[in-house]
Amino acid sequence: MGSVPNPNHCVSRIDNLIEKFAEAFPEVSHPIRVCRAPGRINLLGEHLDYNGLPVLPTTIQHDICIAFTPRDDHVIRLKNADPRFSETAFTNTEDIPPSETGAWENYCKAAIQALNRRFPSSAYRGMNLYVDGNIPTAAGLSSSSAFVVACALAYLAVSELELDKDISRIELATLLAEGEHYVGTRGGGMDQAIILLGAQNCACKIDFFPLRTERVPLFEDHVFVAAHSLVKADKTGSALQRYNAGPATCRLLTALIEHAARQAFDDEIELERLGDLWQGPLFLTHEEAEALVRSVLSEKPFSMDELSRFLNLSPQAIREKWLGALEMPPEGLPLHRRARHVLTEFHRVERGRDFLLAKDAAAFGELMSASHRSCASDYEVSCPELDELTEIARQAGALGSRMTGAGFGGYTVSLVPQAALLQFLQRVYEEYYRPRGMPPDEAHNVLWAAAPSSGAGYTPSPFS
Ligand code: NG1
Repeated sequence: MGSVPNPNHCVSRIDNLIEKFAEAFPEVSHPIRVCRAPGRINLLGEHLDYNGLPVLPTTIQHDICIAFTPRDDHVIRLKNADPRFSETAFTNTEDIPPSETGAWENYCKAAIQALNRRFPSSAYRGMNLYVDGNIPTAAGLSSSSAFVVACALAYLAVSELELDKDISRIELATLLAEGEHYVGTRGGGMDQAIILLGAQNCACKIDFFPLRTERVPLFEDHVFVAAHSLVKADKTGSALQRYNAGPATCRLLTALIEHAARQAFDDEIELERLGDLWQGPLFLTHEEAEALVRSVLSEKPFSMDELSRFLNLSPQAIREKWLGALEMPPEGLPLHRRARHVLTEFHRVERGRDFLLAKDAAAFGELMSASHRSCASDYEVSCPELDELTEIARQAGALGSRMTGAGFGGYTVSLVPQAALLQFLQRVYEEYYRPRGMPPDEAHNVLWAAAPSSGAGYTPSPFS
């Protein structure tokens, strides 16, 4: 059971893709080009990006490749090597109406719409796309954002716009982070940033507003092992609501803390997101931010009545402004726990970056396990299977283990000494996957060592 080969360097996969494209679009005469975008695994910093706080992800070896050609009309035709995604097409116009929730072409529409807004003189070019991806879907590994980024690269090329010249990677990542809201998720910008700016064998510390990235080399003698809980973490329907509850709750928290900051410092202070506490004009230290948060939030959950009194707004106004369809638990919203996750996770990302640089794997591992506990009990985005799998990983020799991505299922990530890798994989298989009926020769699909690949680009990549 090892990692899958790095498809980034797998020429036969690209040749194969071009062949499949030619079969799928036999009428095409334009030269066929290929772009790719990797998935990602987040090492530390969960549910921080939409608060404008830093995260620490890495790319993975799994990716989405798209073979594409321009068309002479305004139609975008999509075909997929995976039969779960049926053939589809739409017309490229100024305002592209979304298909029904969950339709795969919506991610492509999101990318095209965002680029049309950025380049309003673009000719709404059509294109043929043949998509071949191996990033596990609904698993917290960002297959959706990788698809958005790959579609954007194809569209830039057919529109005769050059990445790194007409638009920088930083600008494209920022644009697509906002652009992906088109599909209904209110995510932050972690995924698009690491997919476009990640590099081989590195994690990236990513800061937001404005987007900045710092590459941090990974441990040489330890690996990050990804393991699927086998619970689907699909972001459509009720799971979409559960994900969006995070950003909605944090917007409400921001309003409460802004109220307190106005009383404590200056009644002109405006906070757009929690991360503004550490930025100008406030520039609070961790201790000051914690004290301010404590001054507003008691350990007791907030009822709608209390929120209403505190903010001097009607429950209806609070719903309209911040909460939307978010369900109010009968005991109230545990806002102090949500805020504690954000504050402590931010601190863990900063220390995690330092421990990576200091090559202190044991300390990094501890942060990962602490992050899992915080995601589970304070942010409440774990599930019993993620808790069980991370516990098995720790017992099997991981220095730390945590859920990764949005949560509610999907993958875990564990830090394992290279020398103990085989033993670790065997034990996790025996204790988690065998009891669930998975044959040993299939385990490598769900349990593998991450091999961070280069960021998104055209193949052969001009960036490698
Ligand atoms: P995944 O794991 O891909 O669902 C989501 C968000 C991220 C981030 C994480 C939680 C999108 C596209 N991605 O990632 O921005 O908020 O959850 O840390 O919404």
